[in-house]
Amino acid sequence: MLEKIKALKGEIEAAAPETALQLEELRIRLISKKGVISQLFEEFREVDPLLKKEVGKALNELKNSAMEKINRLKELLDARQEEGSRADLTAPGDALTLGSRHPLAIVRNRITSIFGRLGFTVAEGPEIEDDWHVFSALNFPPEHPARDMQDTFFIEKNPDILLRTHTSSVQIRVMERSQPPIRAIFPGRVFRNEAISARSHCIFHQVEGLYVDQNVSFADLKQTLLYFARELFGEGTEIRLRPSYFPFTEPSAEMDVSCSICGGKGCNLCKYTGWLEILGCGMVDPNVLEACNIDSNKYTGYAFGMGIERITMLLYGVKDIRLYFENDVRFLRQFRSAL
Ligand code: 2NM
Repeated sequence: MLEKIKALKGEIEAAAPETALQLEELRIRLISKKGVISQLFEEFREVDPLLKKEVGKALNELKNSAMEKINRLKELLDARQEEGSRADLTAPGDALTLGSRHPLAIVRNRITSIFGRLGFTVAEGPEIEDDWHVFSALNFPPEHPARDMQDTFFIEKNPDILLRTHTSSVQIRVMERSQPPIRAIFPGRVFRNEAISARSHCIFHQVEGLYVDQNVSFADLKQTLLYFARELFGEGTEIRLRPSYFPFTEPSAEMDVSCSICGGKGCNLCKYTGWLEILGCGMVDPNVLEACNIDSNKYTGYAFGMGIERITMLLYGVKDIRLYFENDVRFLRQFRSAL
């Protein structure tokens, strides 16, 4: 018995577990209920009574030294683990990876900020609209092709509820609830029932503008749009207006800017014309003012509208409109350094 105790004592002194798992195995082998020391206590009952005093003392010492050793080893391993997990507070932090603004949002923000400097406020309105705000109040005749299912998304076959095809519906809402002076721009998402291609999409974004007051003239419109074009495309930019037609304006025009790539000399982007079409505009038709209870004998107004996708294509050289809607990070990441 004493031999066994001596051997175990040597084993305990030599034990050097490296991991918490090895230490736990050692603890179970030595001092658990079924461990070797408990076994020795069992055997102790059979020991010759004359030897009991000596053996009992040795056995108790063995048990105490085993417990002490295991406690000491546990403290050592815990300390070592804490050492390893302590962070180096002097190390430089991980940089936060920044996202990027969507190119359409960048250009929309630039446009609203340019007009903001001219005193235009921003107004928004519903995407689901009724016939009055999208067509009738805007002087569209009853049989106008834009009212066709071919061009407009109607909701649940109800011919009166539809997705707006332009943000002019918001201008009607603003004119209905306020009297001039009104000076605001109207950014938003619009919907047209068109086949999706590199050039067109059934969802796109517009910014329209409206200024109604006494004595608003076509000259005011031209000067405002010239300022806008030069702020957006650069100081050397020229504009030209070509006569056009819209139901809601009279007279109406389309505006071109001198090509930002070739400066007007002619290139692939401007199809060798030197000019790029960017918006439609005109003097608000008196019928539209009257539909909103604005006295067309007292007030005049101008309005304009542009597609953000197209302007973004011109500013950044985007070749396919579908890229705006795919959310491919390889495309979006390229705008990280922009606003
Ligand atoms: C355009 C072109 C020309 C326009 C007109 C109006 C309103 F409500 F005042 F009649 N809103 N938007 C307008 C005029 C829009 O987009 C190409």
